[in-house]
Parts: sequence; C-alpha cells; structure tokens
Amino acid sequence: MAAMTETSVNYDVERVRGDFPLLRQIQGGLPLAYLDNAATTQKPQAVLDALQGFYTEDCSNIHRSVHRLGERATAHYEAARAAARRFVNAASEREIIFVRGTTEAINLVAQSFGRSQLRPGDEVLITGLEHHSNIVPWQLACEASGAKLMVAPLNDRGEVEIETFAQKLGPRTKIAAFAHISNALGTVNPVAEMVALARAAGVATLVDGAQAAPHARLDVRALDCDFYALSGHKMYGPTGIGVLYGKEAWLERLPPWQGGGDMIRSVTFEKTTYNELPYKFEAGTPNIAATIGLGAAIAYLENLGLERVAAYEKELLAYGSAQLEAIPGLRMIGTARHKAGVLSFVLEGVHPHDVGTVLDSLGVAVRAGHHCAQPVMERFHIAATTRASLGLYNTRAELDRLAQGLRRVQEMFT
Ligand code: C6P
Repeated sequence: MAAMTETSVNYDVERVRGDFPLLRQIQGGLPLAYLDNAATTQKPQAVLDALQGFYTEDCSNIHRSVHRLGERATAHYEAARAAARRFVNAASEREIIFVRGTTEAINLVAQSFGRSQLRPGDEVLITGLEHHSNIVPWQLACEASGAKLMVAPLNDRGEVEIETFAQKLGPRTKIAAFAHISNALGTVNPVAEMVALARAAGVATLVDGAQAAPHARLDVRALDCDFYALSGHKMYGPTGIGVLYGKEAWLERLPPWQGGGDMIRSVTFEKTTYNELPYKFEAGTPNIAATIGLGAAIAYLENLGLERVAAYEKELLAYGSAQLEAIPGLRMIGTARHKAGVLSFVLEGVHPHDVGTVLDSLGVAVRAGHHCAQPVMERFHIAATTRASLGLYNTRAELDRLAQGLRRVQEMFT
C-alpha cells in the first residue's frame, strides 16, 4: 500500500476510492461526498463483479440441481458462508444463517426464541439506544407471550451505563438484546461487559451488529454472545443479504421460524422433520447472488484489513468532530466517550431536513430524520437530527465540505 495520504495511518484512501465506481459521480458540478454510510454503503468493483459473474456464468438454484451450473452456484454460495464464519470468527458454518439483513435476523430470533422460551411475566431487556429493528420484534414477541419489555436508559452523553444495565437484569430476564454501535448516536456499547453480566445472570444475549460489522474486527467467540446480527449492505456488500450468527446449542434448541423448501429433511401430510443446521433456518430459495456478493465484500474488507480501516476511520471521526464542534449553534447529539463514525447533530433554528436538502445541493449526501430510532430522539427532546456517517472511503476534504456546507446553511436560514 502506498504511503499515508492524509492521516498517520498507513492507508491510501485515494486508491480505496478508486475501487468504488459510484464515487466518481459528479452532482451539480461537484464531486459527490457520500456521508450516509450508516444507511448503506457503496459497493466496490469486486462486489459488482461477483454479482455480474453469478448472473452471467453460474445462475442456478442451489442445493438441488445435479447440473454443473447448480453445483457451481452451490459451491460459491457455501464459500460465502465459509467467509462469513471467518469474518465473525464463529466455531462452525452451522452457526451462520443467511437472512435478508439485521432486521430479519432479529425477527427470526425474537419469534423463534419468543415462541419457545418466553412465558407470561418473563422479561426481555433492551437499551435506550436501539434501532426500531431491535425494539419492535421484541414488542411483538412480548405481546404474543405475555413477557415484558424492559429498557436500560441512556445518560446525557447517549451511553448505556453498565451499572444501570446490570440493575435491569432481573430474575425474570430471559434475553438481553442490544446494539454494538448506535446508528443514531455513534455510541459503542460495552458489549463484552454486557454479555458477561447477562451470562452470569443466566440470560441469553443478542447483539445487533448492523453498525459494527463494517468498522471493527468481530469475534463472536471472544464476545461469547448467543446471537449476533449484521447486514451485508452496510459492509460494502449487496442489499437483501445479512447474517445471523447463533451458538449451535441455541440453534439446535430453537424451532424454525419459516417453513418451506430446503429447511426440511422429509415431509408427509402428517409430519415434517427439519433439515440440519444451518438449513433449518433458511426456508425457500435464498438471495444467492447477494450472498455471493457478500462473500466478495468480506474478501475486500479482509484484504484492506479491518484494523487499518478502523484506525483510519477513528482519525477521520476525530477530525470531523472537531470541524463540526467549531460551528457556533451546532449541538452534537451523542457524545459518548467511546464512539464510532457517526456525527449526529442539530443546527439551532434550522430543521434537519432543510440542512440535508441544502447539503445535497452542494453535493454532500447525509441523512436527516429520526434514523429509525424515535426513542433516542425522544430521550434528547428532539424530533430529528442531521447525520453524517463515515465509511472507509471518506476523506478530510469531504468533512471540510460538510462543515462549509453547514456554514452556508446558517447563512441561508438565520
Ligand atoms: N440503520 C440507518 O440509516 P437493515 O435495514 O435490516 O439492514 O438494518 C436495520 C438496522 C438495525 N440496527 C441498526 C443499529 C441499524 O442501524 C439498522 C439500519 C439504517 O441508520 C437504516 S434505518
């Protein structure tokens, strides 16, 4: 890799940017500054090639065809599972379930665990910084079972304090489900401590890793969580594919959540026996192309080196935070001591949607809204924020343009 370009980390961001065709786009005469990576990331050529390769050379269904196309498609699909196992450091490929994304992964656990494990009076513990995807599935499971949803609240920085979390783990708590990194605040939860506390109390754990997977080296065995959920599209892979990691003992114990082809061993009208893991949880034809694309995204990230990506993004976050905090009238929402690449803020007197629209006219793409985390907005007594979220191809120059854009917004609106 070439010498450093703009940080102390040995990371050639210009070369990385060259891997992403979409970033060459010009908007209104300006190069696009894409700062909405928490919503979804852009895709490197290697992922686009993998998608095209499947459809032009190997397109076939998997696990059922004797012809060569089917064999190749199956081999590529299962190679992606091997890559995903390596990526999260699971013990076995039996523990890797392909799903549509984090949302589906959490719904799978909430429904299967809910139906088989939750009884009236039991408790499910979440935290105050959860995305709706880690709230609503548990509300549904609680409604169906008579269990109660408990919430560990946030402090003013947007952190879950470990003591508060520990207090909420009660004798009736059956599962604790919490984000690794908050999409609305950037808070990095002390997940290892949270899992350890839950384990000590005999409580199962699910970690929502949607925002962590693209930014940190994952190790589900070191973390010792029971379930870990992630989305391919947030880690430079295609949409419509994600991973649920589950400990084998749990996956063996839990009932399937959807029925259909591929998840069965034998079917009669009287009785069905289920397929072995992981297929028991993969009913119907999956998103084969996207799965293969996810395999390519994992290879791309591994090749860049997640530690280097994380170090680069850390410097970028520090730079961006300093730029934004220097703007009078800007209030950062989410000031956790341990934060990942999310800059969520409000500008005094300007609606976040106006901020987002003006920034867009300047070629800077950010998200404005509640970020599917309305309880977080309520906690900070606001309706919405503007959010810039960082990816491995962003630069200091783009953050300068964000800051300049915000000053322009202030000139226009105040
Ligand atoms: N957050 C954002 O702009 P899906 O949609 O299934 O890939 O991921 C859902 C999800 C779950 N948990 C967290 C912490 C998330 O950030 C997200 C998705 C996007 O912040 C879209 S709302």
